[in-house]
Amino acid sequence: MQHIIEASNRDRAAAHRSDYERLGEQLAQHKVDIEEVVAQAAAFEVAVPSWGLGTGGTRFGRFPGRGEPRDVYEKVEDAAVVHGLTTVTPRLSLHVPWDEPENAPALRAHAAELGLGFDAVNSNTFQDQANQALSYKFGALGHVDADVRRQAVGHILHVMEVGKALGSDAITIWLVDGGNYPGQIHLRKSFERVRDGLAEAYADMPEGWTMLIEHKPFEPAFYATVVADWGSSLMLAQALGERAACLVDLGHHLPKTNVEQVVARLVAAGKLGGLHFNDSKYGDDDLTAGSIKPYQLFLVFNELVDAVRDGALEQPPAYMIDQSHNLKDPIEALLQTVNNLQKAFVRAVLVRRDALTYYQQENDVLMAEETLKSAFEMDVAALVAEVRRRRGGAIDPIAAFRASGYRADKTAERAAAEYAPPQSL
Ligand code: AFD
Ligand code: MN
Ligand code: MN
Repeated sequence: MQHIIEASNRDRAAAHRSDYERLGEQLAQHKVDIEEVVAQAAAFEVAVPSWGLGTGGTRFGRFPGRGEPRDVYEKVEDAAVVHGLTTVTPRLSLHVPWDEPENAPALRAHAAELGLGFDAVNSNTFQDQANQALSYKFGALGHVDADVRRQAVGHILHVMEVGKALGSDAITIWLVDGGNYPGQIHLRKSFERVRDGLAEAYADMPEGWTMLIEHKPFEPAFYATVVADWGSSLMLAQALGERAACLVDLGHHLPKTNVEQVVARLVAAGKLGGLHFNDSKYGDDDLTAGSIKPYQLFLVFNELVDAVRDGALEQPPAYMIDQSHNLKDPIEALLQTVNNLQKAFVRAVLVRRDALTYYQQENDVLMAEETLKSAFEMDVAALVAEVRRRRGGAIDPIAAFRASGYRADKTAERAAAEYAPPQSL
């Protein structure tokens, strides 16, 4: 892939240089040094989910793409391509059991050879697995039966073991406990059971780990979900202790929720631990981040950049993409997503914070709004391309990927009837 990137960059070098210089001049007029912005932008990294590398689907069907990865080793291979082109996705977030490796240390070594590490691991108590003793049909950590709860805690501990062997240092827990009809679950007691179950798992969490709690208002529970909102998530994180925090998935909110304000609240509570990026129009649509509501994405980054500047956030939260690529080529969708995220981040970096503070102080509503809006409207494409180029990535990752013929090669290779993971694994 490296020589393809170089060739692709060579073709674009002159046009890119002039775009970058023009942007540099434009920023200089506002007394902003483009080099400083490039340095800050280079700090932005985001994890890729193991389930985002294959074609996703809806409950009505799935239309598999060509040359999809057949197992977690091939997912690692594809993730390395995304990282090679973008240079900012060095970690994979693994789902257990969907992508559980038979030999975690071997997978870790394989990934390391390709320059990848592992981000937060994800547990799954929302489906029954083959050979599972008890069903999660009526809940897991919040189930009325203590044996089911014990089994769910056991699963979470197992996921942590897998994560430890992979070199992860966090677990993300999304629970579907809830009910479809009034009366089905005891609203208060089911919450207490979930809290107590999480506390058991938390007590055995490996040293230096963080437990990230992900809320979602509905689906699959359609009447009441136990961990439905940021308030419930925060109560849990606070009850568990220092090493527990909340994770905000951009798609897990009721329509019209002010998501950037949710982010700001959790920062204020000292409990914002992570973000899942995606976009949505109606529900938890898992579309490409920045495709539907780019201004919201920018406003979320604006809160994050502001909080890091202020020291309200000691370090940026764990950033991860959580999307379902049903129609696009998953690698291309990820390349597009990373670019959208970087652009939103850079625009947030460009917000003139002193001016914003001044206008807020003066109650100059219009100019405060314009201060944000003008940063959002900046064309920063050349700047993020320059960040990639300097790190050895592609000026135009999607063009380079298409030129590489990677998908066609893999389509042939992965269609081979016989497949066995490499012997060394
Ligand atoms: C589902 C959920 C959630 C979670 C993911 C992995 O909607 O976003 O992060 O599963 O468990 O997609
Ligand atoms: Mn998510
Ligand atoms: Mn989701």
